[in-house]
Amino acid sequence: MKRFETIAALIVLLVLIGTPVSVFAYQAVSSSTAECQTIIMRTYENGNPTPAETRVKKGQKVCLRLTSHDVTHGFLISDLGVDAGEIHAGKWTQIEFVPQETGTFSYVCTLRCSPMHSRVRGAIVVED
Ligand SMILES: [Cu+2]
Repeated sequence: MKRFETIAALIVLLVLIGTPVSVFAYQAVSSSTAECQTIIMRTYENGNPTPAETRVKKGQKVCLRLTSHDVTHGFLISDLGVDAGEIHAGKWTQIEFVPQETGTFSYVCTLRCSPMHSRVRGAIVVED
């Protein structure tokens, strides 16, 4: 009987601790995702990243998810101080930043990725 009581006490303890921890963890994850302006950008060897231009809101966190379909590219938004480093083919890189000013900010590939390297560019438009 003592063993049953111990197991029952452990289950009650797990529920008492696990429930609030789960609720707080869920709220933290869902609120950080909800506040994020998620942009998925894909890069191809022939240039023309998709989308080539994207719009975001000033002062709101941007979650930029980047991938490449061919070779390794670089990704730099110089005027926003955003450098994603190398974007490897078939893998995802996520960077986060909060644009603090409005305007059109060009991004470029920073690696000599292919003969079409100079076409791998686009713009982030930050609006009020
Ligand atoms: Cu390139």
